[in-house]
Amino acid sequence: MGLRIKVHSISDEAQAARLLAQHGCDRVGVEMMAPKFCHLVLELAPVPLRAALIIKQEMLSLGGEAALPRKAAALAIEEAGVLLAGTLKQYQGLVQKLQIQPFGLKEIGAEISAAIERIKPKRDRVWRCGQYRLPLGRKTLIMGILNITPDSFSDGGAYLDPAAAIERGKELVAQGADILDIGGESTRPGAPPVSVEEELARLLPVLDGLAGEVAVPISVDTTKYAVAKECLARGAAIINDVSGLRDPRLAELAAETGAGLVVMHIKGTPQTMQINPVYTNVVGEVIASLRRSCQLAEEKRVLPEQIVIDPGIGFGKTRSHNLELLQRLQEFRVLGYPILLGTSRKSVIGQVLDLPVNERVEGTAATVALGIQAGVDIVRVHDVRQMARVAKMADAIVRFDPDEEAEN
Ligand code: HH2
Repeated sequence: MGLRIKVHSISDEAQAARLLAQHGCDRVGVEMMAPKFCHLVLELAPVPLRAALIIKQEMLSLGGEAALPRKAAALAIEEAGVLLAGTLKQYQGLVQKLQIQPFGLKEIGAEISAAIERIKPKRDRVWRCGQYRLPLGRKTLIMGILNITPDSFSDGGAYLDPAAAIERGKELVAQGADILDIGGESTRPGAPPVSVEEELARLLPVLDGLAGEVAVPISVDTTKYAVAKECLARGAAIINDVSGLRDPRLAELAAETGAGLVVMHIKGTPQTMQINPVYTNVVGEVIASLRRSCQLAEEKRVLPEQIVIDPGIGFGKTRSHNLELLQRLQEFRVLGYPILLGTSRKSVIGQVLDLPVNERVEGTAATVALGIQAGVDIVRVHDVRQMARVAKMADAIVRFDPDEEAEN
């Protein structure tokens, strides 16, 4: 008799429970074993050295693994990063053990629990955007791009005429856009800044022609308080701020109006961002910066359900930075907010494929599909018809739930 060996890839507890049930384990067994079949690597930093040493000792005693830098063993540093590997069950044990420990370990335990909760896939969340409640988790939302600018990198000048822009907006909705993102100022590298008056002169006729006419929320892609305020008063429901709340009044505005708020990461400004951007750890630094921006938003009383984060592909990042961010997108789930991804036709795709802006639709499709696999909730795209299909197919695979399928 030949021995057959299978490999199972399990990314969350629900999947582990399904595997165990399919394997013929009874209900009690499934409940007991599911947290033991789910593995997780977490990094905590910075941790005071005394606390780090206790965490390591406790995790090892539970059969998990904990790594500290060599310098920590020599007691040569005051704080250390702790890299943990274990099953969910071991983390639960660790959190319990930390509860009775000094040196701030109880709080660290609580933070570990909260992080584990945040990274769980969520199927029934909503994004609060003004009067809209957009369902997240079962379908990736398509944010269609409408640039009313003479100089946007891929569609500059195409929709400067308000009638053409309004028609295009309606077309995008017909093609499957769940949100329309209208912008009156290009953010491409080196783009000249536009005055409030000019930006509003471009946006308002289009907003007036679309608000109430299309059944989807309209997002305004701006970093200016006065522009956002006027657009929200005229029917927009989302502020898409590519500056990551450089002007905190945008958060106050979202809090007052209940608008949705996209908080994107940028290093520098569009004028300076591509001049030799440097990071020591791009993913860690972008996550830390978004965490600060979201904290600021919540301090200004924006509800967590109004906030969406965005790693800002192409905003102060080299080709390598962009590829690493895309490879490790799932790590952004630790922040707990829904994730928006904007890769459409961007230069990283042009660099990899060596193709001009009008030939980047397949490259965009690859980023959309892999983004959805990594846990992205919203994709911001120019090619709505095509990307709605790509997302629908990717959703069918990634969000496939055999239990729901059996009920239908
Ligand atoms: N990218 C652009 C503009 N706004 N907003 C979010 N949240 N995320 C993004 O990645 C993003 C964004 C740049 O693309 P585009 O609007 O096509 O070009 P331009 O800025 O030249 O108008």
